[in-house]
Formats: sequence, C-alpha cells, structure tokens
Amino acid sequence: MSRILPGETDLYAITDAGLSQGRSLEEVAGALLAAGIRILQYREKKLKDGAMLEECRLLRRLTAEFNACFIVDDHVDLALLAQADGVHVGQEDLPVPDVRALVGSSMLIGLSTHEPAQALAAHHAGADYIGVGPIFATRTKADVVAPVGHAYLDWVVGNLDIPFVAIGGIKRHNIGTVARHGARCCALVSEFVAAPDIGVRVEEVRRAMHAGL
Ligand code: TZP
Ligand code: MG
Repeated sequence: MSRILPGETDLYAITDAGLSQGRSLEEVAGALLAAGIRILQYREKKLKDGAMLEECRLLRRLTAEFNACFIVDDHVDLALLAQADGVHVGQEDLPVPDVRALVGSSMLIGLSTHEPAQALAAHHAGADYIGVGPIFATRTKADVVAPVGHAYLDWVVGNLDIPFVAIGGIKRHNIGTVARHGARCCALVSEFVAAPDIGVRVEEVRRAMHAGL
C-alpha cells in the first residue's frame, strides 16, 4: 500500500485501453511503473464489473511491486475489493462525504474540479486531492467540460492549500507551461498510453516538465 499524493510526485498516469495501441493493460502499466510513475489510475468506461475487478487486482499487484499508489476511477466498490490506495470521482459521481463513509479514513479520495467553487467545496468535503482541468482541449474524455486554460489553475495555486493534479490535453510540448503556472503534478492519458515507447515518453515528459520550472 502506498498513499502518495499529487505534489509528492510529479507525474500521474491514467489508463485508457482504447488508446493503448493494442497493448495489454499489463504491458502498458508495467512500462509506466518501470519508468518511475508513482501514481497510477485505472480508468475504464466499457468493461463489465467482473472484468474490471480482475484488471484492478492485476494493477494492485503491479503497483505494489513498484511501491506505487493505485487509484480507481469512479468505482468505489472495485477500489475497496482490490484494496486500492484511493478512488477518484467526478462532480456527478457519489458525493465525497458518502464516498468517505464507504471507504474510511485511510483511502485517498480525489475529486475532479473545474472552477473555484468546486475546489472550495472539495476541500470542505474532505477530498484528499483535486483534479484541476481540463487545462487544454482533449479528445480522451467523452463528456468533458470546456477547457479552463491556466486561469483556474492560477486560482488554485494562489488560493488553496490542497494537493492537486493538473489534467487535460497535457503533452510534452505544453507541460513546461503548466509547471511554470505552479502545477507540481500533472496527469496524462493519451500522451503516455499511446506512445510507441512508453518508457522513453515518460522520460521526455518529465524532462520537459522540469525544464519549465
Ligand atoms: N479528466 C479531465 S480531462 C481527462 C480526464 C480524465 C482526460 C485527459 O486525457 P489526455 O489524453 O491527457 O488529454
Ligand atoms: Mg467519474
């Protein structure tokens, strides 16, 4: 078990089977973890619960080998059954206090936010960290809200003391700017999982992020 918060590590990787170029979840996750990714989120919108539980258990084993933090998107039941380190919910999922009642105090709860009022509410409700975005336009998420650009990120950096991860359309070419605006942790989906060589890509992204600081 590894409770690692955004900010304690610089990069947060999220799975996406449809963007993984035909590679297995095990191959993609293994490459991300071998490249030093310390927070890995399982995000799956198509499979049935039984298949998702198997995949969560696989990722629990892999992340434990690497002492990495394992987060499950949306599914509190799967997070509990797979003994994940955390669960990540959106504005229209179960409210944070209700998730907390289910998972207890030791599991991390992350909440996606898109505006200051949501960030303040997340803090108040006891979220352990927030997602801040989408910073840029993205095609990875179907029902995504309009990009918030750097304005909302700047507000979070200037006004809140809660761990956060910037997300949405972040790539090698723009992560330096996101870092310069104060993001100490960035979440990437397509830039990582669709890369021909995931290990090389993680290194490139990390270098670009730190060059921006
Ligand atoms: N939440 C906000 S944007 C997003 C999620 C899950 C998708 C980000 O994907 P990408 O490929 O890094 O733009
Ligand atoms: Mg969700």
